[in-house]
Amino acid sequence: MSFDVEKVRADFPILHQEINGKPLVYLDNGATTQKPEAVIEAISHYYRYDNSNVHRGAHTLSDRSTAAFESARETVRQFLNAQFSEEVIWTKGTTEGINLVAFSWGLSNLKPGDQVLVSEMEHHANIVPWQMVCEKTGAQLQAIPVTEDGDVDLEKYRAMLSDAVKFVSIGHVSNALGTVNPVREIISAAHEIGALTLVDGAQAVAHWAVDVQELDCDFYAFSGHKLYGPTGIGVLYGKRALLNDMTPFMGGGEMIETVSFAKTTYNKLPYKFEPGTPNIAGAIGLATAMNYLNTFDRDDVVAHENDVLGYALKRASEYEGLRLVGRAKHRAGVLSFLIDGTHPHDVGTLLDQQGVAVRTGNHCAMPIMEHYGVPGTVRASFAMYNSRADVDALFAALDKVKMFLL
Ligand code: 7TS
Repeated sequence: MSFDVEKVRADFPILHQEINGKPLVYLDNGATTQKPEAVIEAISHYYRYDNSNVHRGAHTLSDRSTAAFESARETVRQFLNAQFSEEVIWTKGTTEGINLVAFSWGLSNLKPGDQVLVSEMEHHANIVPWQMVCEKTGAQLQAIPVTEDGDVDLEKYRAMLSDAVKFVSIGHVSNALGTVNPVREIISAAHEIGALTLVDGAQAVAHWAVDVQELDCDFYAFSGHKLYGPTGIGVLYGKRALLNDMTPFMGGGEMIETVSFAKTTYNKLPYKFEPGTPNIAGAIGLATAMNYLNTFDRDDVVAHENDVLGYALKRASEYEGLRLVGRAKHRAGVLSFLIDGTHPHDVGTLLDQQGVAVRTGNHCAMPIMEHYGVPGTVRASFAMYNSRADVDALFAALDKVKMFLL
């Protein structure tokens, strides 16, 4: 394996600082990843030299902005192996992408008696928009049960599939448990009964190369900021024929062809779904993050991350008083746990005092926390720049937390 984690770390300026007098150990990548120098530089360069609005001005800066913005879209198309660049819709993140599909497709197509399926381990972003649209349409939202280990129960899922099911929306990787869901299988079973599918890829895209044509998902949503890119930018991929049939989610400039008080007609894809001035610097920053990732052999990144997570799981299994929440075999990026006799928030605060950044709480996934009967967990989540040394630092810091709290 030709993956040099120290070389990668050197690309991320934020990692090289002390927090509370200790070297920063950043293990909150599920919330957001840090940005490489190349991304910071691309955003700064854009504002320094090229800033202008897109698709509008009759001047050089506007041409440059538009070219960079549309070239970023093409970078995303290649990154996802989408067939057409107009299948790439800029959003502000995963949340907006899922809302776009739920409201645009759902409001026009769902009716009383229809069902939408999501799993019990979804992030609130893949529950609440569907709930809102089901309330408006009279459709029903159903949760696919999760096994004790934290896998989608495929047998129960198959049993739930009927003619009433019109849409299945599923996370690729659970942010609360780290489970990698068998989305290919889930999608093809949904298609067999004629239901459409959306994959929430927020926690997947940074870890391995996603191919939307191979998955055959109808929609795929993710956020730039969990992929070494900036906040405020994300992508919704959708199959062109479906997007063409959908009505706009929000109205305004850019998404129209002609406007009159008698009738407004809409722009073609992808602009139909992109009203208002977009996050141009964000799109450029995200494309730069993708280009950065593409400088690596993605299989090397996967192997490195599996090594670090495997090591963390081994240390966790040997650690006295540690209870893992979620024991799926196929997992990525996340170690969710409790320390007997302590509250997750106290553990988080004491870890921070030692320079270790984790997230604590319900991780915006309250239903799965309830499933396990816990109010929340401590979550260490890993990115390509984390190493076994970070895992050792986490457990050394946990030793001190235990001494203090128990
Ligand atoms: N879906 C999943 C699976 C997520 O993990 C998140 C964010 C979202 C959707 C929403 O993404 P956003 O970029 O639109 O906010 N998850 C987390 C987390 O685990 N900690 O902070 C944010």
